[in-house]
Amino acid sequence: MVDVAAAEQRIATFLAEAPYGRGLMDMAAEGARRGWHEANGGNVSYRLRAAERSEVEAVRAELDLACGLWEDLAVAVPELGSEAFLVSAAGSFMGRLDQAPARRLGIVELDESGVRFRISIGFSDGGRPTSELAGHLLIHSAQKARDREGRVLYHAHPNELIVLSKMVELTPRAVTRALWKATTECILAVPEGVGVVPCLVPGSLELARASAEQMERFRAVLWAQHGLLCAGSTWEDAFGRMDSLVKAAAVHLATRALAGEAVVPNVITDGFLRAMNEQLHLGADDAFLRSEDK
Ligand code: 2HA
Ligand code: ZN
Repeated sequence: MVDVAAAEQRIATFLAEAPYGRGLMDMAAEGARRGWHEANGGNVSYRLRAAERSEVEAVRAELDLACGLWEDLAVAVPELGSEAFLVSAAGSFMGRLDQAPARRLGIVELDESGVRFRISIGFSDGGRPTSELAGHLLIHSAQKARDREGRVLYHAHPNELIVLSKMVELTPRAVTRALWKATTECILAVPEGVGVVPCLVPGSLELARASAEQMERFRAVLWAQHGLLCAGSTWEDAFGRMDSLVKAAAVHLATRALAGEAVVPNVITDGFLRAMNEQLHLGADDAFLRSEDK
């Protein structure tokens, strides 16, 4: 029989040493340093590979730990039946996950039909998974349908994207073109473009459903007045996409502020974007590469 403190320490070490746990903590801390996670703003989740699920089972067996009780999910996600997810605990600050990983993180597993979940490991000391769990699962379901290797969801509150959402027409086309035309790198980060959801209540299933719909097509979704959601195959992939879009939004806003009513003398043209798309085989949506009057 392992005592509670020793078990918590073992789980903390396990989560901190697993590449996906380490990656999550490093990324969330870096996002917090950049000012993307005020208070408990933002959240993260990761869909484990089968081999990673077996490692969790092994630690539970070693510690003789039982799973939590099955609980109903607020949504049914049959495509995610029997999958497991690393998520933060409710109320966790993104910048401090690595200070108490066994309490501030945990892994939940779903039943075969994707209608119930239970705590597998972590959330020590009575913690609970984030209240956004059901929303993240809906969005994971859409991400998995588009890309079976899509495992990461990263949500943050970068100022530049919140301001952009106040200044640009809230359609994928308008937002995508504003960002693509800000820097040459942006179209490389999101060749499929950027999705958009309107201003909706944070944490609501309505916001999750709207995001899941956009996630069927896009790996980055702007939440109006709120922030950005990025998907990825790895933490680097999702964080890099967020970073590239923050930079593009900052450049767009700075250019607009400096230009005022004047015409910007040097711009990235539609023709240049089309040339990038062709030469680098980006597969960008042609509808986003032309201005409406052409
Ligand atoms: O979890 O960012 O959108 C805190 C949030 C909700
Ligand atoms: Zn948020």
